[in-house]
Amino acid sequence: MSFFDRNRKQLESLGIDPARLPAGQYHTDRFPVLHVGDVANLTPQTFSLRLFGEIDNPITMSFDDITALPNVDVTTDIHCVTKWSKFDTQWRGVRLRDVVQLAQPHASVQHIIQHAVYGYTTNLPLADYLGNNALLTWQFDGEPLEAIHGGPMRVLIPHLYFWKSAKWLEGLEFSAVDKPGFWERNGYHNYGDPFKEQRYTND
Ligand SMILES: Nc1nc2c(c(=O)[nH]1)N[C@H]1C(S)=C(S)[C@@H](COP(=O)(O)O)O[C@H]1N2
Ligand SMILES: [Mo]
Repeated sequence: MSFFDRNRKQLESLGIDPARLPAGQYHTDRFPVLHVGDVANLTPQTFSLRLFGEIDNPITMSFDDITALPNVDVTTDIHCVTKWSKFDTQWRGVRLRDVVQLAQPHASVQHIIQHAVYGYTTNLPLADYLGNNALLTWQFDGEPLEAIHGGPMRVLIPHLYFWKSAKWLEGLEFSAVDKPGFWERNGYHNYGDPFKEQRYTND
């Protein structure tokens, strides 16, 4: 039996529904760290988020501006394209849809591009930012989000592979046209639904 089959069997024996594990993934209790380049050196004081593009309210938000929005706690599974999934991760944040509403997007907007430090970008349709679990988050497991995981503030869009959740977010760009991001230009799928195994461009 392969590692992946054993891992799936183990879930069943723990009483966890193996259907929560997308094809080609294994579950882990660890929290691996993955990014290109260095860990950003940001604090709540130096963090800022610029809302720009096709919007009526182009503003730059401070850490405190963001955390003052209605806070929500989300417990969710996450899935990395490098094949690990982690169940029941706990986050506190604000809903991205509240930030979208603040930005007042023009009717033309169909995509939002996340911009993070060192030029990391990732793109998604507007609709993917509007769900209950799509967050800007600063707290994981009851603790301030560690720098290695994108602290002080990162995106969490857990229904897609985790590369779609930028760490060390600096800007949200609202756009009528799609703008493939860092990994999307380098062979990864433009959307990245783990339950459809959309790993690479033509999956
Ligand atoms: N700014 C930035 N965000 C990023 C990345 C990155 O390289 N830079 N990597 C992505 C990838 S590929 C994954 S799997 C997750 C990993 O998050 P973690 O290190 O907290 O597990 O962050 C995503 N966000
Ligand atoms: Mo990843």
